[in-house]
Amino acid sequence: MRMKTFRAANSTAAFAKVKADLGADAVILSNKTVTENGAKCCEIVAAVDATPTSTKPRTKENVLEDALTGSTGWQREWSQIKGQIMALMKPQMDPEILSPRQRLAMEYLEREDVDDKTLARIFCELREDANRSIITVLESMVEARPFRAGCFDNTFHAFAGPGGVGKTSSLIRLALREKKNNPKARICLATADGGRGKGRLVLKHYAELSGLAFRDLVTREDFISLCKESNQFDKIFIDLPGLPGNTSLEDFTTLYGIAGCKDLSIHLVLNPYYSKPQFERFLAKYKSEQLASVIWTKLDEACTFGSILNMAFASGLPVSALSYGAGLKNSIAPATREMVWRLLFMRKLPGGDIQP
Ligand SMILES: Nc1nc2c(ncn2[C@@H]2O[C@H](COP(=O)(O)OP(=O)(O)O)[C@@H](O)[C@H]2O)c(=O)[nH]1
Ligand SMILES: [Mg+2]
Repeated sequence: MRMKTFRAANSTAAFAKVKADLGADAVILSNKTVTENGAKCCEIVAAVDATPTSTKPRTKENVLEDALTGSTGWQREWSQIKGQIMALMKPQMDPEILSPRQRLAMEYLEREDVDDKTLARIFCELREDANRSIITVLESMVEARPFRAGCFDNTFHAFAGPGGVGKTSSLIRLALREKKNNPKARICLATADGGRGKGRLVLKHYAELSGLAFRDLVTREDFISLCKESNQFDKIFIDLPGLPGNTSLEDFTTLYGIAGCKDLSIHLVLNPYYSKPQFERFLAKYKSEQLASVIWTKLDEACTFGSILNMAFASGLPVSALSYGAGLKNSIAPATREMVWRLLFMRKLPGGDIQP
């Protein structure tokens, strides 16, 4: 057994070092907050079986062969199978079966980047009844659950998603909104994104400016302390870091002890203009029992909104908020179904602007 100690600004960064150095099979022996040069940081002791898993030399030919034989695992195989199922289904999706109005709606959605899987489901519903409106089908596929009091009553709300997607901005905007609507609300902003610097400072700044509490989450010890004082707060908003390549949300929540917290919802923040394989990757990477909604940001930079429908269908998650501008004022709205329909069918942003 090979044992090694890793230090980094927070658990995520330390865990990424563990994986990069010892591989995915590494076992974490301890994970604690330590002080280095006066600053809090995370120290992980990890171990791995000394026997190497593969003896194959990493020559150019071997790398190419691995790639071509699909050694990236079952995900690739499954996506190939799905592709084949769709290829078999497509000729069965005869548009002539639909009423002209339904056909027009299907063609429209295809142009708006609604994917084949979602279109196939809509088609199957429509062909049962020529009078069925597409909106009633979509209503069964997309739920809106506005991010406001009464809809998400739990205390902890964590914001996850790729780096730069708009997690910190959405968190601040929603926290300030909550404070404005309910000035007596006791709100805490916490960051597990300490290593990145800027996001943490922005969060701290807004917390101080608006009279909100602020906490740093460097390791699970900090999360445990926050849980202990959580009855002092009505809402705790947690800013999560963009997770490094091979770290999943479940790795992260387990590492921080967040996974067992029943009073916590995770909101996945996404932009509508990622590519299809990228969305599939996010679905696998951010899979979690605690995922409660999707927040769509940078709508003002998108020109189609089909991915909102694709994601709702693939994940079963409701849409909770829509962000449509870089500024902190008047740029986020708790989502309603009408807003989603207006985006999808009129490219109209919640603020009223229409996208070209
Ligand atoms: N145009 C536009 N920019 C946004 C939106 N939301 C966030 N941003 C910008 O995107 C950048 C990254 O946002 P940030 O919240 O730091 O992302 P994070 O890395 O996920 O926390 C910042 O410059 C934000 O101002 C939005 O809805 N529209
Ligand atoms: Mg951030």
